[in-house]
Amino acid sequence: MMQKHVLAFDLGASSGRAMLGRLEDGKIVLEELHRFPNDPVQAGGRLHWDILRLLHELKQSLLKAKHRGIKLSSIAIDTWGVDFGLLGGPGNELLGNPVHYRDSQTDGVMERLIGELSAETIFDRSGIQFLTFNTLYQLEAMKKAGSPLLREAKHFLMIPALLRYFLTDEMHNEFSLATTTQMYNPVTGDWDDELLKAVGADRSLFGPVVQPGTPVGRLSESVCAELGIEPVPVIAVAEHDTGSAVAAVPAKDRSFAYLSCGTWSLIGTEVSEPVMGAKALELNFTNEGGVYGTYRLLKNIMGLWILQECRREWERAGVKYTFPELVAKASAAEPFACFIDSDDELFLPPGDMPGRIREYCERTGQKAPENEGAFVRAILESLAFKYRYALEQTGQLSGVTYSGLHMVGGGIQNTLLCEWTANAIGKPVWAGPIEGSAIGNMLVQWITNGELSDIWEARRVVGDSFPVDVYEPKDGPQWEEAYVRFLAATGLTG
Ligand code: LFR
Repeated sequence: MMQKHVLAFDLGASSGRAMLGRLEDGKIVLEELHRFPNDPVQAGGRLHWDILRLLHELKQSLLKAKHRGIKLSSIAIDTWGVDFGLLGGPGNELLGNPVHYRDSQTDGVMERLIGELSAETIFDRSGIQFLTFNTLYQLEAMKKAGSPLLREAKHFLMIPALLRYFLTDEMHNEFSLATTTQMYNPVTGDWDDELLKAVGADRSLFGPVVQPGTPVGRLSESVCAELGIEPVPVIAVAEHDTGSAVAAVPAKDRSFAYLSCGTWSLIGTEVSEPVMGAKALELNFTNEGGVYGTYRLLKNIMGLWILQECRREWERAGVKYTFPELVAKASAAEPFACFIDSDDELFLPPGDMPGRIREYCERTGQKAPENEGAFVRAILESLAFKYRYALEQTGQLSGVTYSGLHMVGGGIQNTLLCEWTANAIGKPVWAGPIEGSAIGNMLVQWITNGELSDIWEARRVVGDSFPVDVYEPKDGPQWEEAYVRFLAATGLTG
């Protein structure tokens, strides 16, 4: 008999994937069933999600499973935070293509709203870090632009909830993603009326919020008829990709530090209560919803995005490098030649990253890199130092001294970054698994289906199933000395 599988749709910035997973002899067996592009589309002056193409790819994945005779016990979707679609009209149609968070509509909006409401009010009511693209500011931007969509809308759904709606006809927003909007109040456990009012969003749009691990319907009759398949249960997991990645950290200790490393770097720890208060606000930490009653106390670091964009720029100029080629060039370049603060707002939008790094170096009185290896070295060393900076702040907020750092996600394939992170933090890095988000997505499906008992058993199974590479710190004195120079060059305080 064919074994039962779960299917995890993980929609990331570099691609979307449909991953099949099954449990066999206490281990997870993973297989990539389908991979597809997830490129944003610039149209009418806005950067959009290509949402219907993604729905098509989700259906293609279901067809592939059918053609292979695979029996699915459930499916679930995760993607990045903050983005959403609006539905309205007589048939609850999608109103416009969802806008991508890297679009410029939110430029200057956060500062203005903070001016009106105060940072303290927004943070006290949400516990969420200030990122210019949070949903709160996207809605405010639409309001200020006089968008008719907000007036017409009857329902607001985060992207996985929107895709689920297309597949099941049911509407439920999920907790981990709801928190990323900066409009969900973790103290009251509900959408925050004052924040919604401030951006002119009617409360009735949002509906109740379900926890990760909630069954949220089955594939609709029309989808099943279209694809010629049986109805499969659909589960709301931690639909925020970072929430799923943290669920998959193979930690044994209940207090652990993690770095989910991909286009973004998310560094922090898991806590049972949100850490609010002045210090968290000052350090601009966030309390995003996690699995099974937890919160993710973490900080966003701009991450490998800067490297990805450099690579794209060099490709536009006619030279196509692979990441391993770039890493080899970095390894041969001069160490600690210049530093950037990867979270400078210069680096957020897509574009000419080498040019922006040059601009950053000029602004901070440093000699700019002159070749690809030097650029990549500056990016990776600076990232490793920013990780140290944020890890120390995590410890200040949680009161815990961590014995090392778990790294998960596609970024750990960059072994130089793992090595340098261990050197920068002066502690071991435990790297694995690579497929953090897809695995975390599956774990919650298995717990919901009763195949795993709880998150700690699930994390043990992850540890038993995938290699975890250990990087011990080296060259301590050089990295210590360079860290001081990093802080001075970037203007960060130690
Ligand atoms: C990572 C991530 C981060 C979120 C950013 C934008 O993929 O989900 O957690 O802050 O994307 O939504």
